[in-house]
Amino acid sequence: MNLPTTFNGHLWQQHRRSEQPIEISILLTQMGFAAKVLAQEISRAALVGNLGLVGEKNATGDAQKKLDVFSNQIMIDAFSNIGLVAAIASEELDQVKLIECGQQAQYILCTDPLDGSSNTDTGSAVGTIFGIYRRQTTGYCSTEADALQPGTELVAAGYVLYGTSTMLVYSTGSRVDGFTLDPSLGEFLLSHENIRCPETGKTYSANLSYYQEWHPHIQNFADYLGDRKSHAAHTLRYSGALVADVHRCLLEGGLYFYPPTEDQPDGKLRLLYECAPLAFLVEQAGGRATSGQARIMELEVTSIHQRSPLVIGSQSAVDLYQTFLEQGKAP
Ligand code: FBP
Repeated sequence: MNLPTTFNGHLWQQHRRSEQPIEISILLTQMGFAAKVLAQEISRAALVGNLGLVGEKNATGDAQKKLDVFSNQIMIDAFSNIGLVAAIASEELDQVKLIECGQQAQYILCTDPLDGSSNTDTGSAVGTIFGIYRRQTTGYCSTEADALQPGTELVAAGYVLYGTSTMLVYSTGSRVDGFTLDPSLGEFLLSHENIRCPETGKTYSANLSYYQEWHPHIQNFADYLGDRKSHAAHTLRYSGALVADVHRCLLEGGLYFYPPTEDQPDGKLRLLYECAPLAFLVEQAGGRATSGQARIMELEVTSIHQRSPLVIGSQSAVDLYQTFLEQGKAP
């Protein structure tokens, strides 16, 4: 019987094939475990009173959902006892949380434990985003400085999509692979090997309700994509969950963009635990990710909840956005 490749089996293969330290495989194995716990709890949240708000706001002013707080605690619990994680930076934590001191704890986990929080109470797609860095400081305990690293320093990144199926997609810098959770086995099985982001796509994801607040050149771009008569016509697909929209771009091509507005001159999305990990993945798969001004991966990180505009997806679509931003019209 030709058995499918499990996530853990794939991590072991990657470790044997490349110089990838075994610690990275162990950290990603633990992420797989946390994802299984979250998949189960998210799917039964309505049955155990885990929907709705907690009545608090997080560091970036978002009203916290019960599942935001729950998911954050699962991340902390999953990575607190393996002796490898020095600190965690999370959308739901005001500051970097020190986890473990000492020479062995050499990794920093940056995470959006529950992406697409506005979807939780309506059963729509949500996700988890993660990025892993190596400590840079040498003191006994880690400091916030260890989390303030550009995307180019990522050693691994990925996301989990809790949608029609639960998928885990990751990269350690050489390729992107996707695994689908088989609930009957409780195993993530290799379903999307060596994902390549198509050069072009037919869909775009953006919150058009901000159209009036966008730069006129970006308005022209959105008009161009929406012009049914033009060869560049794209269909709008905006799920309310960044992970779900970027996942579609990775598999089918297309573009997700969240431009700056007057009220949000740096956009909404957080650079460290939303934009950079997804940029790492999409670039590995042959796509592109920019803020409009610079490559997301090269952006300097000065605070853990720093925001950045995001334009991510198929190379040609991101290039077209860039051209419109600079020239206000198609090439
Ligand atoms: P959360 O991580 O708090 O959910 O924020 C990110 C996000 O929900 C993305 O998943 C989504 O694409 C975007 O914000 C939606 O923002 P808006 O409601 O302004 O369109």
